[in-house]
Amino acid sequence: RPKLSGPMLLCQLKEKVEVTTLTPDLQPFSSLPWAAQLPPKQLTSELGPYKSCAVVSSAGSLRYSGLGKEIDSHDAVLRFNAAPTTGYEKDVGSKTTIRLINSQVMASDDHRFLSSSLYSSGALVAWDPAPFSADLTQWFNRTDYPIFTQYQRYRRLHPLQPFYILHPRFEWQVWQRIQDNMAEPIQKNPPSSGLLGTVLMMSLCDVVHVYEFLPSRRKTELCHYYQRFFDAACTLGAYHPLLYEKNLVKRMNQGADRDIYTHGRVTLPGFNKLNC
Ligand code: NCC
Repeated sequence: RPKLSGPMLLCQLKEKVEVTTLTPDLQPFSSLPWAAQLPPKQLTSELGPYKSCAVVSSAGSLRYSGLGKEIDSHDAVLRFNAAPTTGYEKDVGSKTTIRLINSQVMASDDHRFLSSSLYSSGALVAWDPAPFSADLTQWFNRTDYPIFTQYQRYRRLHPLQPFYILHPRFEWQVWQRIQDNMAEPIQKNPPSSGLLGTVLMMSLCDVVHVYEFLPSRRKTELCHYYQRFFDAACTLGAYHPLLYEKNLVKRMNQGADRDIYTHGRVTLPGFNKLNC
């Protein structure tokens, strides 16, 4: 299979991936009493468009990066899971427009998802690793973590905060883009929140800067910038096809290689700016 160029990969991503969120009209939710808690409109019709966006990975290499001001200068900032800003402003900034969380964060006791103020700024977007090509009903009956019970609880406590759930089709459409552009079979697990959030922002923004997804010269085995825990698998991947995700992003990067080395910064165009 011929290796696609960066512009071709970008166009493929734009054409074959659709950022879809759950709405109350979808089966099996439409027949459930809490369906009305789901946002009636798609995320992409309610958020943005933004001129410039920052996607802040949670990588340990953000520590001592001093990138906070640069990150906050974007019109919108996306962060992941339990990644804090308080105490780390110098390195990661303080603005949070969207927080993408996996269902494990919503369900585990240590993250205090329902009570911690960490989750209360900006819009929330949640996802759960759904079985490949399973329909919504199959997934609903067998989620990886109890995403729906936690969603309902959170909505009751914070009814005014925008809170979306990604359609599982989206995660597998992104997975398929990785697989179709790799020479070898990759593990059949969904992409990491990092890549999902990057594609999400490409559909909302004119330009997207992703920080420390491709590691800079600060590359470290420190897993997260906010925790004293060391594991190279955080950067290289284990469950998620992270190394392949990074390969794909490297090929799509429109910024200079030097920006990766010095700032851990990748530049990607928004889908609306692509002429395919
Ligand atoms: O670690 P995590 O990811 O929350 O990080 C968010 C995204 O940043 C990128 N990253 C992170 C660390 C690192 N050293 N290099 C990186 O490139 C990745 O793209 C990552 O997706 C997830 O994807 O949702 C993940 O979540 C954690 C965990 O569930 C949450 O942090 C909550 O504790 C997963 N860790 C475990 O299950 C132990 C991780 O595998 C994926």
